Amino acid sequence: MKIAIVCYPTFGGSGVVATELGLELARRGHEIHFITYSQPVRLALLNPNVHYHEVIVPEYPLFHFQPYELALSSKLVDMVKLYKIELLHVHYAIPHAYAGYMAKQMLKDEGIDIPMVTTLHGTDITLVGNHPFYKPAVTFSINKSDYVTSVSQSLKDDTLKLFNIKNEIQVIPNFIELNKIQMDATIPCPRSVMANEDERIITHISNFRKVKRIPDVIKIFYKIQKEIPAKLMMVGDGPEKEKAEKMCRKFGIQDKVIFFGNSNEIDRILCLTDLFLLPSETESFGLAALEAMACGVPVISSNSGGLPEVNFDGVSGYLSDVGEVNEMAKNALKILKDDNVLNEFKRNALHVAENFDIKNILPLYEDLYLKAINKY
Ligand code: GMT
Repeated sequence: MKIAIVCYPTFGGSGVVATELGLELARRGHEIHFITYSQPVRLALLNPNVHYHEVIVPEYPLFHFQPYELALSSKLVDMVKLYKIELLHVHYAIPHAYAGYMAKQMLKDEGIDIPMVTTLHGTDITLVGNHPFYKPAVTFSINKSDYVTSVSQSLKDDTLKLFNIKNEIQVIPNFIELNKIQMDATIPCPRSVMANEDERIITHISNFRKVKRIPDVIKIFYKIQKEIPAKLMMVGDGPEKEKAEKMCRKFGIQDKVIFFGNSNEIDRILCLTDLFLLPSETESFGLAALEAMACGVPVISSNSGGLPEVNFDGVSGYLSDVGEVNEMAKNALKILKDDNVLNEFKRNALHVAENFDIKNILPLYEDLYLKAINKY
């Protein structure tokens, strides 16, 4: 199949999922065209089936806001015609589903009819898309998609609750590529860069936005390090990072917390990690938690959104109500204090992650694409 994938190319779950999906489809022989405003961070172009087309949005002083949707839909039209693309798969409703629909309409005018699959990722529904300024356009573009998928049952439920959706929504969970993660993990980050032999390694990875509740991460770690020797790895970048650094200094734990910034080597950090923290306000899925589990790392998370579909309470880690930092720290210590308990949780985490291996999930997308293309 010839498929165009539209996504945000930056660090962030939806872009990562879209990129890994495209790469695996290409390995399986499909022709994949990434159409994005810069090269996706995890995109490896050394595959004859992978193509990357940049959406260029020219700056013009008259425009206070540059018309990205227009440039994207025009690029889609051009690329579909040039490469005879058979299907559009847009990740993140805003504004990709909207731009995809416009491209479909323009193509129709020229006698070309192709299907569009929209994958909802989370904040496009629960945070941004739900805003009254966007809601009518988001509702419209979801309803105009030929097929809609969501990354968890919880996100599907939220979408149906928040929007007037007439389309079926198919749940296709996010995935990890176990083989690749395990291969990357064979060259671990030198442990001495992170911690001493007697210290437990705790990790948090995110885009450091408010929704991640970064202060809770610091508070939980503060309680943990009072009881056992430990270090905290903070991986990622975003608006809450500076506040987090200040908070560590205020708590006097700055020497025990390492801020790495954005990293392309998270598997090398995760494979030495003992525990992952994700106390988010909401999380449609929690791909970072799944990536940790795939490296055999148990997870302490909140129980909001789709997290209970990924992290199983008392098995791969523990879940608590949002903001319950005391309980989260207590559960973390339950896991970390005893080597046997820790090893059991590590085994369980990997075992649960195996369910989400790309080999199990990719055929769901392939079947959907086939169904969509054959219908047209
Ligand atoms: O909040 C983020 O981490 C970024 C955001 C995105 O759009 O990339 O993540 C959302 O999509 C991910 C991939 O499907 C999910 O794993 C995240 O849970 C989801 N984030 C939220 O729902 C807050």
